[in-house]
Amino acid sequence: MDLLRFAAVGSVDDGKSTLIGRLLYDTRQLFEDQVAAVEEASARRGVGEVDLSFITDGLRAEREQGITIDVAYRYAATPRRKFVIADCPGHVQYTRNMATGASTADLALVVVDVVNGLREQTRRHACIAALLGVSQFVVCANKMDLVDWDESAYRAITVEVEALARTLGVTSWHVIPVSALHGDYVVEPSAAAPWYDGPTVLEALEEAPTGAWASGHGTDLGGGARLPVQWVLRRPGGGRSYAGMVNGGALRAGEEVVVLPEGWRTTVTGIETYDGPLDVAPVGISVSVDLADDLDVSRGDLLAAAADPPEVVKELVATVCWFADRPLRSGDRLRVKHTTRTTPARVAAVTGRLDVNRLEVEAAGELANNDIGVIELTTAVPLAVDPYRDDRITGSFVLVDEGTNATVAAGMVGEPHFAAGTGRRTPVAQPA
Ligand SMILES: Nc1nc2c(ncn2[C@@H]2O[C@H](COP(=O)(O)OP(=O)(O)OP(=O)(O)O)[C@@H](O)[C@H]2O)c(=O)[nH]1
Ligand SMILES: [Mg+2]
Repeated sequence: MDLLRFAAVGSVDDGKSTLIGRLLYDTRQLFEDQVAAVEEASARRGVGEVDLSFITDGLRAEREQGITIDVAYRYAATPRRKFVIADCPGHVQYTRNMATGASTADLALVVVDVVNGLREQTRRHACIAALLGVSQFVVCANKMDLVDWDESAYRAITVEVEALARTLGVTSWHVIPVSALHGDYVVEPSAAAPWYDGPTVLEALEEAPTGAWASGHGTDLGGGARLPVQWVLRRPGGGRSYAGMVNGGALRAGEEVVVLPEGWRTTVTGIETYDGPLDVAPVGISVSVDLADDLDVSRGDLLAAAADPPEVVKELVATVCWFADRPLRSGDRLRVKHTTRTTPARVAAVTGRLDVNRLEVEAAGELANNDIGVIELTTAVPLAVDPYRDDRITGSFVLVDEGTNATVAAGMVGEPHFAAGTGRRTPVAQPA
């Protein structure tokens, strides 16, 4: 059965957790003891009805403050398909967690409170999701009960969403009027909006295409293989094998590969998997590979199809979402984690900042917490990268603070490129 990964995003208190709770409750994904625990917690906190946000807000601090802090992952299955759901926090302070939740999503479930409309944080989340390659939105105009199901409030959201989605290059965006609190149009259709004849939230989620390149692993990009080396295995009797997960395109026994960043060329002589040897290893599976030559390949190196290799660079332009209290400035020293490699790096320049309301990059010399910006990075060790719009794995990295070890930025190789990711690396023609 197919699988859709989606992330609920949007501004604080607009109703993401309640909506996910409603979705799970009305599709009967919960055990009786879970329902009982939520009813009890609701009674203790003195909220009138059962507070469905408690289903995903598992942390005590979350329930007490009524906000989501960490990303909560939930699983659901209907007769049509399986879902992996990331309930993201809306609060600005936890935007970093939202980016983590969205980074593996095929679709963003954007929740908007109709009373407030699209707030700056909603726009920021939409931008981050689109930058991360999410190209489908299902938008919930939530809390329709608070505006007496006024059609014009729904239309106003639709107009704002359409403008945003077009600029972001999002390919599909349904806007659905809902009340997460009461359940209208989430799983069950309703008579509350006779003027609405589109799908419920569940129907939209069941109909959305899956397996978008967005999930990264498991997507054949139609180009050459990439194998970030995770482990070097010593074979009994001498020789070494290299283990990792195939990405980008299938890896073939007998194929010529290049070891990057070193640039050594060699041939794959064997591919071993948990289930036995393979001639062709498809994308998304873990393999160990034998090479024809005895080379000093180590963890962090990348094996790539010699016919279609990534670029090897020490200087790169990147789009970053900055998540530290202190600003990011030129000259800052950080560590870059890219696939299985970590290297010290220096910010050669901060060149621009994305205005999330106007969706334009303006000149800027530093980035504040939660800013999305464009930087030039110089790394100590060369990295083998693809542009993010072509490859979600070799095109992404995180920046880590050298002192505290905290992840301070999510990075994408290249200029800001909203969801226009093709999901296909153009195969380089074989030399004749
Ligand atoms: N009237 C009404 N209230 C709602 C609806 N959906 C959610 N709420 C209320 O809005 C408040 C916030 O809901 P949450 O689900 O916690 O919001 P959230 O988007 O998950 O918030 P964060 O995770 O902190 O970003 C709660 O008090 C909900 O009961 C709705 O459809 N109608
Ligand atoms: Mg929440």
